[in-house]
Amino acid sequence: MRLPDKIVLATANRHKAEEINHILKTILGSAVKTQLLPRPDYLPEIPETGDTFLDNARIKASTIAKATGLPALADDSGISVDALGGQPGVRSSSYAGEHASDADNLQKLLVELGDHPNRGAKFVTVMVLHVDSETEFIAKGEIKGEIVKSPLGNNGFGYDPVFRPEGFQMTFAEMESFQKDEISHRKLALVSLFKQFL
Ligand code: ITT
Repeated sequence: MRLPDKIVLATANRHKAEEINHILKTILGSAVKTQLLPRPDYLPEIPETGDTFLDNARIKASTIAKATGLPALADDSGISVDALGGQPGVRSSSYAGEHASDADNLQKLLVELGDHPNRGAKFVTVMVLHVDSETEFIAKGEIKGEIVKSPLGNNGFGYDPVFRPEGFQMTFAEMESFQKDEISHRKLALVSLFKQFL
């Protein structure tokens, strides 16, 4: 199948949208000519009732595709911490409560993990491109790393200040955005998704 000419982004998270746009332009740019449109502001929030990243990405992609009449790309993502049995995982955005801020979520993660010696964690993104009711494309990206003891860095968003990817001396929030975008779970998922068309 040919890549659709236009795809609407299903994410209401502006940080994710910026990263997706940047990765597509700089890393996949010469191969992927599709125009990415932002999620229309008038669309209501979509309840994320699924039990997995895939379920939630499917809910978001199909809802936005139906509402706009265009193929839609959703990103469901989060951080899974080994010593917390994979939590917060699919509940990363509401870890400290339904309308918790990034700072609240990150603080709760540090409190729950405390001084635990096992700091292992991974960021996960599952992307779903919903083309029509019979056609969807799925991709996953994961990056392993560790949770540092206190937040470091001011870039990025969400849990970036507490996540140091394997093989690096900096957290995601200490990296320039282009450095994160070269290695992130989001980049890996996007490359794997668009490879299906190349
Ligand atoms: P949409 O559903 O509208 O896309 P959202 O922010 O609600 O936006 P999710 O439901 O996928 O997105 O929740 C993702 C959570 O994981 C949220 O708390 C983010 O802050 C966090 N997260 C995801 N990717 C991240 C990244 O690259 N760096 C830091 N935190 C991230």
